[in-house]
Amino acid sequence: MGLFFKNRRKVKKKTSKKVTKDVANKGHLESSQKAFANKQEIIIEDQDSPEATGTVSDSNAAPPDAKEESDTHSNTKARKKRSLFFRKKAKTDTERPKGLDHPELTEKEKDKQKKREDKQKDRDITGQKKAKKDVKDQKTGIFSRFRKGMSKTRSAITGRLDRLFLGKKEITEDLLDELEEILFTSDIGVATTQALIDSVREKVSRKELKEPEKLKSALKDHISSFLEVEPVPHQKPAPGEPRVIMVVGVNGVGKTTTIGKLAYNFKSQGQKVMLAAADTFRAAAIEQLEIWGERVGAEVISHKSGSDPSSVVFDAIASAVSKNADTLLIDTAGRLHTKKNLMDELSKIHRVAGKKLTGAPHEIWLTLDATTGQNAISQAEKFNEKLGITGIILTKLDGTAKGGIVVGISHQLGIPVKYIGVGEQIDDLKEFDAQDFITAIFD
Ligand SMILES: Nc1nc2c(ncn2[C@@H]2O[C@H](COP(=O)(O)OP(=O)(O)OP(=O)(O)O)[C@@H](O)[C@H]2O)c(=O)[nH]1
Ligand SMILES: [Mg+2]
Repeated sequence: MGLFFKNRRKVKKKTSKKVTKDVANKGHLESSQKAFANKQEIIIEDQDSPEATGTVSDSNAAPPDAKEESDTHSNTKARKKRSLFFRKKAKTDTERPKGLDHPELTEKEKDKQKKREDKQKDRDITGQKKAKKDVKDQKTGIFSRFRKGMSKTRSAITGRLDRLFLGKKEITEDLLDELEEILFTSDIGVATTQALIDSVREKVSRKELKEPEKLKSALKDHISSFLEVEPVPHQKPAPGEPRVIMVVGVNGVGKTTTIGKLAYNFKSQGQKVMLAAADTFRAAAIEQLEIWGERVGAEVISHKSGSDPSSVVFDAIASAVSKNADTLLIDTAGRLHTKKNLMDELSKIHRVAGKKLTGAPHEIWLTLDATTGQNAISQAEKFNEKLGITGIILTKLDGTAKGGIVVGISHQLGIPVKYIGVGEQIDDLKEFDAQDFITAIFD
C-alpha cells in the first residue's frame, strides 16, 4: 500500500504542476480528452515560446498512446509519455526562433527575440575581443622572448658604450679608439665598424658632435639606417601559382627547423603550405621534415634517401601547382659554402625548379647561425654569388652576444634580414623589424 502512494507521488511530481492541480482539485478525471486538452494548453503556456501554440495545434504528429489513453483513464505511464512528447516538441520548436519581422510574432515576443539576438551579438563581440587579445599576447610573447634573447647582445654593445661615455666630457681620439674596439668586438664586422667610426669622426671634425652622451644616439641613428635594407628584386609567382622558396645554408644552422616555423607562420595566415624534402643526403633529414609537416599540417613531398634532390623539387613543384598550394618551401641539405660540387648541386636544383615553373624558385633564403659571428658574412657572400640570395634568416639569436652580426650583414651585403629565430619552439620565429632590433639593443 505504502509503495503504491510513493509511486503515485512520483508520477504526480513529473506531470505538469498545473495539470496536477487542475485534476486533483476536481478529485477525478472526467474524460481523457478533457485532461488531454487541458494539458495541451497548460504545457504550451509553460513553454513560453512565441510559436508554441501554433506549432502544436498545427502539428500533424499524433501524441503517443492517444488512443490507448482515451480507453484507460488511469494509465499514468501513457500520460507521462505524452507529456514528455509535448515538452520535447515545444522545446525543439523554440530552438528555431523566428526572425524579428515574422508576421506571427506579437510585440512581447518580438521584444524577447530582440533580447536573445542582442545577447548573441554581445557573445560574438566578446569572442572577437578575445581573439584580438590572443593575437596581441602572441605578439607580446615573441617580442619579450626576442628582447630576452637579445640581452647579451645589449650588454655587449650598449652596456660597454654606457661605461665608456660615463663621466667623459669631450670626444677625444682615445675615446674614439675605444669605441672602435667595442663595435668591432660586438660582431658588427670590420667594414661596418669602420663606416660607423668614419661617420662619427667626420661629425666631430665638423663640430656637429661634441658631447660623448650625444654619440650614443648618433650611433643609434646610423645603425638604424644600415638596417633599413631595400628588398632584393626577385620574381613574383604568377596569379594562381605557388610561391616557391628555397632554403639554403651550411650544416646545422637551423634550416629544417626554420622551415617548420615558417610553415606554421604561413599556415596561421591561412595559406596552403607544402614542403619539399630535398635534403636526401643527411640520414633522417626526410623524417625530420615529415615530423614538422605533421605538426603544422603541411604535406611533404619526398623521395627515398639518397635520391636526386632536383627530382624531388621537380615533383614537389608539380604537386604544389596541381594542388593549388600558396607556398612551397624547399628544404636542402646543409653544405659548406667552400665546397664547389655541393654548391653546384644547388645551382642544378635552382635550374630544374625554373624549368618546371617559370620564375621558380621565386625566393632563396639563406639561413645563418648568429652564434657563428663573422664567418656568417663570408657564408652569405659565397651563397649570394652562387644563387642570388633574396633574404636572410638569422637563427639562434636567443642567448648569444653576437647579435651585432645583423648590422654587419645588412650593411655589407645589402640583403634584407627577413626573419630571426629566437628559440627552438614552433613559434620562436620573428619577422625582422629594424626598429624592434634597435630598441632591443639600445633601450
Ligand atoms: N636556440 C635555438 N636553436 C635553434 C634555432 N633554430 C634551430 N635551432 C636548433 O638548431 C639545431 C639544428 O637545426 P636543424 O633545423 O636541424 O638545422 P639544419 O640546418 O636543417 O641542419 P642540417 O640539415 O643538418 O644541415 C636543432 O637542434 C634546432 O633545434 C633557434 O632559433 N634558436
Ligand atoms: Mg636540415
